[in-house]
Amino acid sequence: MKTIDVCLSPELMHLYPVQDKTVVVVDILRATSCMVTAFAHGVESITPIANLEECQNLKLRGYVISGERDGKKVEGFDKGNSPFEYMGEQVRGLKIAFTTTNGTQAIEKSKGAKDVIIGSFLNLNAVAKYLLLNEHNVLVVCAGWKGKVNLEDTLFAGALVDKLKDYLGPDCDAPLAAQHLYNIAKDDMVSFLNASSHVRRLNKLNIHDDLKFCVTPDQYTVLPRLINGVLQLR
Ligand code: 3SL
Repeated sequence: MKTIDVCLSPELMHLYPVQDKTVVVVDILRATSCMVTAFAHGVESITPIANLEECQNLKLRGYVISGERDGKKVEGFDKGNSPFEYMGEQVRGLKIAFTTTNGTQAIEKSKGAKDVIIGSFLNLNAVAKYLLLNEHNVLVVCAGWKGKVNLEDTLFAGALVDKLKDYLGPDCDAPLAAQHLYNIAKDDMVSFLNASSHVRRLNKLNIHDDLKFCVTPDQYTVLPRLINGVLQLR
């Protein structure tokens, strides 16, 4: 039986060899939810970048530059980090360079993996289907917040473990813990997450609609994959 493991923070990545694994990077609030939304609305590619200046420089090469620091759109950037900014005809065909506080850092740290895909509740089924058909063991990398564990990414990991429980066995206790948490929260994830650190952070920034959208399963069927450092649909 193939295995599934969960790395609850990118700071723990040194404990998880990834070279023979499919890594699912998740940052529910909000980086990977934005990426999935953007692809569902027709963007051509997203280049995830850990460093802010490096992302800024890509503007000169024709990229739309997007992202946030501490939840706020970066000054001078074209777009911030709300999924609602990545909808509609105006995003079709764009090449986006994207940098965020945690999500793009987690992608950077996953680059040695056999395969890297982008997960969110919005494309949960597409992720699960891909993992079933793929021959590699799986590691879910939760982006967390500045090295600390967060609830929303853990819930996504739990949802995936739960969905795949008949086909992929847990590799340690983190997948089991995530699955238990998801089963407690699944009927009302919005309320469950209300007290969470990042929801409180977003509330201070007056960002309320994003949470509800980002925990809605299966809005899209797209599956972004990292190919030569660039996220694409292939
Ligand atoms: O850290 C990240 O990658 C972001 O998704 C954080 S925020 O939701 O924009 O604050």
